[in-house]
Amino acid sequence: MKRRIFLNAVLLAGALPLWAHAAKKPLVTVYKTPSCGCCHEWVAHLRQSGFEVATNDVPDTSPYRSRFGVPKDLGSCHTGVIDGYALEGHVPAADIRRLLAERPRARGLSVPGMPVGSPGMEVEGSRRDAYDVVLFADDGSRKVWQHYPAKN
Ligand SMILES: [Cu+2]
Repeated sequence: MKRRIFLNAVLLAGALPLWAHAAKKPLVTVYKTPSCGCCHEWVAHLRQSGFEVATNDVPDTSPYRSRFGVPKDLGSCHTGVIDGYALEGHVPAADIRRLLAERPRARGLSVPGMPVGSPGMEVEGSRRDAYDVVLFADDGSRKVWQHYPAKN
């Protein structure tokens, strides 16, 4: 009997943070062109990874890059925002989670271009081009947030 009460308490303690978490999924707002297939795939990747995503189809994403402070040379096919941070291109969900956990002083994260094998840019098999997730700030500083090596 005692053991059972203890177990219930453990289960309850474990479950509470989960409920709290489920109630507050992080929201990503995405601007993309309507015909962008890889944008759609990236949105699916975020949703599968537990993010709430609101998509906006726009004729051109470049005004959103300027609006959210993404430098031109870090541009990709879609622009998102989460909690005041810009997300440009095929940024992996794990790197966004780390961004929200560590909250660096920065404008956002970018995966410039559209590297093969980044989330939403998968091709046949598991081939991946090497790519960097770049953390960029308003003062022009940049650093590699995460490097993904090439895979065959
Ligand atoms: Cu793309």
